[in-house]
Amino acid sequence: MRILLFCSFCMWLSRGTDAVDLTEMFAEIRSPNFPDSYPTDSEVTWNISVPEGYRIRLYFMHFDLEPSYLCEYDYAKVEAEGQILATFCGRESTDTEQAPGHQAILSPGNSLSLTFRSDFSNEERFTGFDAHYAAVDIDECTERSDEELTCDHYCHNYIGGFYCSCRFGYLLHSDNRTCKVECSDHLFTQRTGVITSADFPNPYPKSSDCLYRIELEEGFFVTLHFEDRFDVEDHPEVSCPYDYVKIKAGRKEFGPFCGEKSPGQIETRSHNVQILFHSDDSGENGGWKLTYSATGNSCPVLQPPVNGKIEPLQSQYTFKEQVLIRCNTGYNVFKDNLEMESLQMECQKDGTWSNKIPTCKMKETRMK
Ligand SMILES: *[C@@H]1O[C@H](CO)[C@@H](O)[C@H](O)[C@H]1NC(C)=O
Ligand SMILES: *[C@@H]1O[C@H](CO)[C@@H](O)[C@H](O)[C@H]1NC(C)=O
Ligand SMILES: [Ca+2]
Ligand SMILES: [Ca+2]
Ligand SMILES: [Ca+2]
Repeated sequence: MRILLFCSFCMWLSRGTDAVDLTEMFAEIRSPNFPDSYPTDSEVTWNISVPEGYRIRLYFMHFDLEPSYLCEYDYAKVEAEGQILATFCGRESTDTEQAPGHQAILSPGNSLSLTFRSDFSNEERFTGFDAHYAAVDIDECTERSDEELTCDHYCHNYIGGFYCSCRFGYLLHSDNRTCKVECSDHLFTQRTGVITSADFPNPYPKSSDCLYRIELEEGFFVTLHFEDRFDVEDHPEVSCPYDYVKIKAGRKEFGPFCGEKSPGQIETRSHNVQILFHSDDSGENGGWKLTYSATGNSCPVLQPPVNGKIEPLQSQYTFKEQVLIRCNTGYNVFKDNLEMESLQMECQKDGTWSNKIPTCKMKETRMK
């Protein structure tokens, strides 16, 4: 029904030069007066457009135009995106002219135009053409080669579009294409530890902002030690415009770091350290791994009291380490005139001991 209506429309058009917009998913296109011979001095353009996600497949069922050198008299011209895809005339292809034959034409995008033109004569009563077009799905999953447009993990094609999904443990970013990880809150409270970019040593996730916090008691100083294996996307001229590692330690900042040179060892002199890792939406880079450790101030070396001993006896004590002072048999610990079995002392964050070394005095034996 629609085709019939459409064709009365083309007959009507055949009087002059005109343009017809076609937006249906398929239709038949006939040259003016088809199947009778086409009129002279006629020009018609059919502008076909279909929704995004489709291409147009154009096919000629019948083709019979006046042949001429390079099709300069009568022709059917197919254009898309400002480019001429083909110019046809005659019945069969020759060295200088091309007829469509049985080959379909596929548009690069979702629009295509077909122009019919005849010059001042049609003495041999050429009949013109009868063509069909149909919208065909683009399989974005297999046809796209540009990394910027394809899915990061999984691609699913459907008629008229496609969508992306991510491997377990990942989330689809709002760009609907890249897969990010949730890594904004990793807290480390142990005095030593290992931190790596997600999936290390495999490429780290795209479009992610990760935050790793090391929070220790005041008095500890965190030292970070990045392994030599370090690979964060960089740029030859601009400093870390895509992906970077930044470190905040108290009021100090280290970085941004990127490239293939490891930051090595970083003495933060702080007990609170934040490691920020940003990645953009492209690239495959191996990431980074670090170990951290914490050290505190050291306290003065202790001398055991006369007639007493220190447990454990070490050449050096640092923050949080404890010792026990005991006296030899027959003696007791005396501190501030208090008599006790033993005294515990702790190395404090400022590098002093929590107590003075006590003295050992002979036990006061009660008289019977
Ligand atoms: C048809 O397409 C041609 C070329 O793209 C353009 O110049 C013309 O304005 C279009 N006509 C209509 C009616 O859309
Ligand atoms: C992603 O998909 C949602 C839902 O399908 C849509 O509303 C949104 O506009 C898309 N975003 C982008 C950047 O394409
Ligand atoms: Ca002619
Ligand atoms: Ca598709
Ligand atoms: Ca990147």
